[in-house]
Amino acid sequence: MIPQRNALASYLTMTTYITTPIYYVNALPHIGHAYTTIITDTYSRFRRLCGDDVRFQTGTDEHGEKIAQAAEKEGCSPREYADRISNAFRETWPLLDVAPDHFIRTTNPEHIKVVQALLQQVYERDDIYFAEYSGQYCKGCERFLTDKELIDGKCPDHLTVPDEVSEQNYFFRMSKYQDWLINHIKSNPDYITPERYRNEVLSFLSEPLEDLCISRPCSRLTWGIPLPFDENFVTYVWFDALINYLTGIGWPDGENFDKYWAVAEHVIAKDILKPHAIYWPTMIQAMGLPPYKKLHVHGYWNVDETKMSKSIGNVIRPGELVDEYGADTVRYFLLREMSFGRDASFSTQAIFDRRNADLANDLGNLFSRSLTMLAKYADSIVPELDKASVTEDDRLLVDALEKMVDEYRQCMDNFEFHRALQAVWEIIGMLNRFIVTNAPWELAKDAAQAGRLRTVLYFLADSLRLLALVLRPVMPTAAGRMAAALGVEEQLAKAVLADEGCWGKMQSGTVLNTGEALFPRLDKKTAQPAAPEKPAKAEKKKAKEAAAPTEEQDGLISFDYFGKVELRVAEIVAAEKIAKADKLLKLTVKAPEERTLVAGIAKHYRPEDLVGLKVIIVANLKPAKLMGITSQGMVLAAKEKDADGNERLVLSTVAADIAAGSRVA
Ligand code: ME8
Repeated sequence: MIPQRNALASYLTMTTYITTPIYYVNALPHIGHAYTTIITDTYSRFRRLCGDDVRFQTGTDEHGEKIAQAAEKEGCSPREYADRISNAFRETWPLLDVAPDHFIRTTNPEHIKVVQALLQQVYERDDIYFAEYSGQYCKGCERFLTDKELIDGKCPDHLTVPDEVSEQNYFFRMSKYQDWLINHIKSNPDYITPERYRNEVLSFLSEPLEDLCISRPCSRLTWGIPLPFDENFVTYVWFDALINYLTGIGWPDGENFDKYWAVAEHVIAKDILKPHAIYWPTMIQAMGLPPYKKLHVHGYWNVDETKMSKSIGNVIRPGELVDEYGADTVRYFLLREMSFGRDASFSTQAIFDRRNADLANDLGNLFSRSLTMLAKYADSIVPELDKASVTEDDRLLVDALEKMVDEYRQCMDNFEFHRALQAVWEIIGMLNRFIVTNAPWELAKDAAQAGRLRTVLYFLADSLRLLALVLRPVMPTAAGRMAAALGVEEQLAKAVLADEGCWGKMQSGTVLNTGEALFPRLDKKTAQPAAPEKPAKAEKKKAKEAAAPTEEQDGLISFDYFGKVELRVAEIVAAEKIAKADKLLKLTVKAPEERTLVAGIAKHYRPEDLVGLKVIIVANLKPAKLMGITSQGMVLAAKEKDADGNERLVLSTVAADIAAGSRVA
């Protein structure tokens, strides 16, 4: 019999407090904000699946010059403006199936009280002092930049020349905590991850740290929290904003504060590394609190290899993507496409391809084929496994399933979401092949194979249960629909990965429901890719040149460029000659959907020899008409000429049997 194990028995449950940045209310949410918030939501759902007590917080950052200026431009008060944009963020998250436990706003009276109390505390400890300062002030960053940070005299993020500002202000003695911080980062290798950002911070800290200006005179800015010890100044927006992570759990003595502070993990992108990795830990230290546990730093989303920006007009709005593809596809795409820590590029082609290839073909087909066969051959009741008919290959599949759960767990824990999903999709591929190899439709024809048929069907039902379980943090709605169709909605809703994340937990006798297609295939003609705002042409070109690797250089193409060509395995199901075209054959192929191709191979192949052959096609070639027939792709073949100049052509095939439609990469 198949050895069963509790693969995750040693896995500890914990308490988790995880936060996103609080977003500025000077712009509407875009896919960058959506990415950070979706991964934080996915992680919090994953930790809940592991049995943790989880608190997930997001919110909006509403004070400061940027907001005051944006409100003035709109002709309304900063408060009205902040209310409007903060609401837009709050309303976006449910569209993406993001469910925070707390949404914080820095204009909340409780937050203002906490900021003032902490400022007073740090001031009384003599870690805040008053001084005159002259420096290079970047309005975009809302902070003074050091000479070292400037590139050609400009802020590297905003590409503007900072203003020379000289004024009296309050300063936080950040420099006093420099040695402590270096030591803390060095002795806690996981404090800042991935490692490249930890190294970046340590490199920055290898130079003397300056004190931090934490006030703005009211003569220049009034939209901020007044300093408790000097009413002529308001608090610098970063000193105010970072404290949200404490306010949201009830500092100083709320029950949640005791429970969650010691396990705080922050998720940010690389743009705000310095405030989170340097200002914040030193501020916490000056406040006499233990440091946060971890900082997870991800890269930036570009769009079509170009920096995303309002002025270029290529900003992608999550709401539009959800309208087009649905929340599950958007979540899956963002998690699968970006390798955490590195930059990634969004394109409508890429999300379209992932939807059709990974979700409609791989997962969707597996799910619908399995349910259809369970309905046809077992009356939609999970059959009893026939022990005598379990094969060595079945045992290997069980091993692979349990290994996948281990890998998934480890990768999710390490914020390697793309790798976790890769592991799951390898299993999906394996299960699709399991169906082809075992051909339940053939087993059903032979009464002597009734036991084997039950075993194969049980394997499919149980594997789908496992997939619904591990996909729940990533695609809550689709996974819920899978669980409902499998009749295990209640079983999975309360499930903990350590108990349910292994093979064989599907009860025989479970009644299955029929469900609609999980991910209907999108048709290129009807799919309306979320249209980015119209780019200003020249600016787009400039930004593209700056951000994108050139597609072709010295005859070499980039990996991304190659990735645009969709190669697939196609099974030839019919082939015929075309009248008056002695070089052409009309092929009908499955890849996995049926399509027609016109191929110039008639001189080399007879139609009857081609049926059943699996070839490789370019699946995303623009359709072309040949002899009145529309060819939807191209078959790949190798060509050579013999010594007499005669051409020989050999179709490219695959080395072993593999499902029609499989992607070639
Ligand atoms: O910085 N790719 O707010 P913000 C990936 N209020 N992520 C992106 C992105 C992109 N192209 N653009 C933005 C602030 N983000 C402060 C934070 S926290 C105490 C205060 C995401 O509205 C990413 O998470 O500019 C980034 O760190 C954050 O939005 C910046 O949001």
